[in-house]
Amino acid sequence: MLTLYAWGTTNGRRALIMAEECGLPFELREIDIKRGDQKTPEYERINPYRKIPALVDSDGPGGKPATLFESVAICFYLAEKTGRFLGSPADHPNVLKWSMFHATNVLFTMGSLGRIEDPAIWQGSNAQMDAMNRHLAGREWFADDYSIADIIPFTRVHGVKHDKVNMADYPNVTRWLERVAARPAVQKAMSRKFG
Ligand SMILES: N[C@@H](CCC(=O)N[C@@H](CS)C(=O)NCC(=O)O)C(=O)O
Repeated sequence: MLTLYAWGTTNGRRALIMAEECGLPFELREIDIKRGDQKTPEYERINPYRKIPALVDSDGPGGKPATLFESVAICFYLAEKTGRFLGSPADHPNVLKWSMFHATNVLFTMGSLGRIEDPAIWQGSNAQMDAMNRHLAGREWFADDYSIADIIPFTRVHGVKHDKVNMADYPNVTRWLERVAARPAVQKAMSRKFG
């Protein structure tokens, strides 16, 4: 049994999209971060960093329970568990490099827009958007097929609103966002009401 601990934030919905995409049964436990549910001793045993999301798999590797935190780690774990969204062997390097590009660049930089008043943040966001836009020209997904390399950045890029980052400059990224948003699992996860 999979138990996902989440709230309706970009990081929480990333893990929720992945859980929905995998199609395995899971229980969603709402952790209201405004109320401080992430700071209880019970939750701290799952994630010492006291943040959502987290995942507990009672049937992890070797039939033993596995506990995960960090939304990107949850994406990799569920992809490996189900053997889905990691690309064919030939495409797997593309899934890896774009997943890491997003995890180590995009999530921090675009997540800092409007929160860190440093031109390096919007300049970095534009440089990353530009790289994504050029790569996505004539392509549907970051790798050959839809994969975690699309799931990992989606909620973060979808939420970008900043006067120095003009989405009209990145039409291939905008069309990619629309393609991801049209997937039934993504619609289900994004429309979920928390609280
Ligand atoms: N890198 C982490 C970030 C987790 C994170 O920042 N979660 C936020 C919500 S999006 C949280 O739990 N905030 C509550 C708090 O800081 O007390 C991930 O991707 O899972």
